[in-house]
Amino acid sequence: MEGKKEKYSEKEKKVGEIEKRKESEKPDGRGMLAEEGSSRAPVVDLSAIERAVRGGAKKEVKVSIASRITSIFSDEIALSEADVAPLFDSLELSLLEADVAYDVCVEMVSELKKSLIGRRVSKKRIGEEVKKAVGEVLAKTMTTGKEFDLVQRIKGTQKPAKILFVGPNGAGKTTTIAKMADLLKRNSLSVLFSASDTFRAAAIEQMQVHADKLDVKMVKSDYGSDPAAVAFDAVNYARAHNFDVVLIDSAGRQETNKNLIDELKKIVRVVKPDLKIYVGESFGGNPIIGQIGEFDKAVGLDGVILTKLDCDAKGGSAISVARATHVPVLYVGVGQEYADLKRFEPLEVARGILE
Ligand SMILES: Nc1nc2c(ncn2[C@@H]2O[C@H](COP(=O)(O)OP(=O)(O)OP(=O)(O)O)[C@@H](O)[C@H]2O)c(=O)[nH]1
Ligand SMILES: [Mg+2]
Repeated sequence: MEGKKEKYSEKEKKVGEIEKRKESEKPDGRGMLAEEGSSRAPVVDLSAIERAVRGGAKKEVKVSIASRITSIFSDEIALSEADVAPLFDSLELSLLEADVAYDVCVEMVSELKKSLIGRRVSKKRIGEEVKKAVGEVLAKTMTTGKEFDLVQRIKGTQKPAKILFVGPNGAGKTTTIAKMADLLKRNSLSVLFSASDTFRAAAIEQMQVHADKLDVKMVKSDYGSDPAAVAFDAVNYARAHNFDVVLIDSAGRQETNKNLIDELKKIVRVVKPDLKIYVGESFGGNPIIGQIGEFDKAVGLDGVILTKLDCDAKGGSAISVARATHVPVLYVGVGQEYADLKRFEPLEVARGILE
């Protein structure tokens, strides 16, 4: 408990420094997603990190006098802590500023130290070497080793593949299911919806609208009926009619509501989904990490989809989730159109941040 308190005060101290720095810096308008007038935001922006690394490459990785003296007769230098310390400070602040979870941020900086200090680099390529190291650490942080290609996974699963979507209220589960159906159909897979949110007013009609637009069949029942029974019927229907995939919706719920989590466990017991996917908002910040952990404990998650990245000025959750929860981020939602579901590719994201 004491340790946690210290950690927070440390974070608060750092955030205070950021605020001071922000006031002293003249705003240049960068680092904001979905700027006025721009029609489509990049998938993950995190320009704060880009700024730190670019700044580091151009001016902050100043080779210390000691390093300069020892490398007088060589084209290479071995980076010392003194050479890269300003970059670490600047990067750490930028990660916190971008809402990367505190522990993840500390781990990243420590990995970067290990990777950079002592590294022999060409005097002319210090900036590039530093950027490469940051990119590698970023990509590694966003990877769990349990990533998979959803379409291939479904194609390799006995028909019908059953996928359950879980998560808090309003996170984008139903919309994501519709986007996913569109994607799966484009990959020649036949899709059936299970309207297993029998709780929220208009949830069934909302799903029916998507089913009609996408020309997808849907199994439904009355409001108040058992969501597990609806999912069970949907799976049987899919089996009888040779569907490839059943996408099972569920009512939004908080991880702290025991009754609703028990209801979710019942759906899992009854239909034994092949995949359980958590859908959460990308701007959930640090609380989303704990929430994913609780859902994972309750039902065992196979993947995460982060929605509304088009509205997220920071993007830090996309960096933190894999490292902090060990559940892979599979896709991100970047808008309200069906095509606005993008695969989450750590290497590409890291490259995009640093380009
Ligand atoms: N901008 C943006 N909006 C999104 C995205 N994904 C979902 N939404 C919007 O978020 C709102 C809630 O989406 P739903 O799909 O109804 O969320 P839900 O999790 O099913 O909500 P409940 O069933 O009430 O728990 C809708 O207005 C969606 O259009 C996204 O990636 N970007
Ligand atoms: Mg819904």
